Amino acid sequence: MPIPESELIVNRDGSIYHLNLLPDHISDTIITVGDPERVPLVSQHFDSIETQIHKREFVTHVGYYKGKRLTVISTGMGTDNIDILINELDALVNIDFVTREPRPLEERIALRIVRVGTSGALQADIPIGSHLVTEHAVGLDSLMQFYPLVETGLEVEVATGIQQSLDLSYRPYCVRGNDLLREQLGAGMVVGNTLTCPGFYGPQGRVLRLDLRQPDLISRFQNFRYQSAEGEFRLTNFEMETAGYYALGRMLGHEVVSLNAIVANRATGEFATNAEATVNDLIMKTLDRV
Ligand code: R1P
Ligand code: URA
Repeated sequence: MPIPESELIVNRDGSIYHLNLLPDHISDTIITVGDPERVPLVSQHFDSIETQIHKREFVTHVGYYKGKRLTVISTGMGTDNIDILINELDALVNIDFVTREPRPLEERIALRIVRVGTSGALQADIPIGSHLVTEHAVGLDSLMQFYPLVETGLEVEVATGIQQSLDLSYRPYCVRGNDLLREQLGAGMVVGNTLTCPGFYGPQGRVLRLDLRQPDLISRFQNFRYQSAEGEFRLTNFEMETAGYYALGRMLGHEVVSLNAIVANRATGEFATNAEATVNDLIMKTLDRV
């Protein structure tokens, strides 16, 4: 059955609805960033840029870095945008836009997607300026209320423990990322477990003029522990997208890794004086490893 026009929405020029990209535009390796202004910070290092397209917060540059074809796309903030990003990237490579049918299994393409984003550390021993690669991502957002994500026993136990310790009315989701990609892209980085929050203020325990429902939210994040045969699990950092990437990547068969530039530390109360340098260093590491 062809996918209806209201579900796979193709613009008049043949591009996908939000990303505005044609199937030929993208490469198999994609670097993603939250901030649209970070896209040229990546593509300025390309030998050449063949395509520049933007729509809404999705700015895309495609080009070559040391002879390798790369795409860099901005996503804006939040897992609701990651739902759009990953579904539309997958459609570009794994759905035939003419027949509107998914490609047969043997023709499916696995994209390699690397998130290069900023993040706040939860533990005092993870300094500002460090780079952290996400092993497990835990989603406090609602995206996985709508998909049949399959989690391992350990992932369910960790997520249930976090639900209990935060006194939440719903169970978060937990996804371990791709081990090979983590080792390749994250070599030498802090390996951590990233909490994906559905907001920057209340959901990350920040108080400006609004009180929190749980005034001790940050210490609940910091003090959560889960003991398993693999060792002790703790939450190391938070941001707003990684769990959405890991869950959708698992379900659609794409390789995904999240690299975090630590710009805040919520145990010490500090914010980076030179966040740009930490992000630029992470961009260079990513380009040279990808
Ligand atoms: C919040 O300031 C934003 O920064 C982090 C969070 O995930 C959120 O998107 O990532 P980026 O720097 O990639 O946007
Ligand atoms: N991004 C976040 O989402 N939180 C932080 O504390 C820093 C960057």
